[in-house]
Amino acid sequence: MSPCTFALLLLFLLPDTAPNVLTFPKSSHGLRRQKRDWVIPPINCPENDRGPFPKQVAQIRSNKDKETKVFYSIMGQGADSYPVGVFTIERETGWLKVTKPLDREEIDKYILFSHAVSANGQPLEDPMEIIITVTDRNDNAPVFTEAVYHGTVQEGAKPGTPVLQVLATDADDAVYSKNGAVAYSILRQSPDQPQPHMFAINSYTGVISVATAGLAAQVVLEYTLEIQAADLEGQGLQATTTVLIKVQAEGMSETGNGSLTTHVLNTVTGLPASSLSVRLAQLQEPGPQWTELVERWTDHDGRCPPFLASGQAKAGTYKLRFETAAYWQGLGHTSFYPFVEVVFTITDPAQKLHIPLLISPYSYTTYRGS
Ligand SMILES: [Ca+2]
Ligand SMILES: [Ca+2]
Repeated sequence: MSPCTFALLLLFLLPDTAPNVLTFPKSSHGLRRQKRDWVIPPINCPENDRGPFPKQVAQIRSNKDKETKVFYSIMGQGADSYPVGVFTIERETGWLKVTKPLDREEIDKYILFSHAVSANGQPLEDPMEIIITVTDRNDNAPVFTEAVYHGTVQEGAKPGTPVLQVLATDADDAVYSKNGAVAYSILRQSPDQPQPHMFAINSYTGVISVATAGLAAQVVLEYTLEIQAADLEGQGLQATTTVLIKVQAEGMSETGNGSLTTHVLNTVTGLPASSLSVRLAQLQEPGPQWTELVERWTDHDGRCPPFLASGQAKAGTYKLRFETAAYWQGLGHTSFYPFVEVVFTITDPAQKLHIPLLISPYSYTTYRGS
């Protein structure tokens, strides 16, 4: 380490009240330029400071001020380039000041160069690099990616069976502080049948899984969970979301003999479309009355359990209604189609039917799969 040899003086005066004094390192008096291996420690500026502004950050000083009048200036991002004027320097005293509250989530570091010149504009020092690090405050609450999450679980599922994953993001720093460190918990389960705590959540990953044996579709067809995400590893700012979990009756499993399945693909991203509502209805012959049979939600894989249990399918005319507009709205898009209905005929109830749907906000495609 060589900072001492370059006579860099970094004086910490009354740390709480008086900012740093930064003195230009000794130059080499016209000889070969000094290698720039001295390091100025970054100056920390907290974000969202209440001021008053302008507020002193550090004083830049040249030792040449004993021999001649010195004028100071700064250049760089936040000084003379965008965002201009966040930092200013008093020409004669060298006081570096911040003029407004900083936002770490917008810019977390400023690199400035300070200059010292004589009255006739001659440089007196080599430019000195000053790094200002914006330190984080916990000014952002976690935000869930969905207002409502949908999941399906098989009745009789064993404890430990994963059901779905929730996710909340936090714009604050999670590397050097816990301001952005989110932890999840289940606040409420409704109904409390057959007992409370049927589900558990991994506080770090947000994966919800079965906690207690005894899930039965005849007892509870759908659970509502209120999930909380809180920063500071669960102790700080909070957000909540709702999770709806349908309990699937025996004989309707994906691995069982259920018939009629779908798969929804978002062709904009090429990824499965999850949390999309799909409802199956049957045409009452002679029409035109439709009877709704079941509603399903696509999972993270764009799939849902079969719509018809084994043996439930009968010959007739059916339709699948996909709530595409709500899906696109959830992604911040508007859809040309408020919903998509696919009408089809089952002639052989024993045959398995697969009806995929490929969607974009302006188009959709369906075909008979297998
Ligand atoms: Ca936060
Ligand atoms: Ca912050």
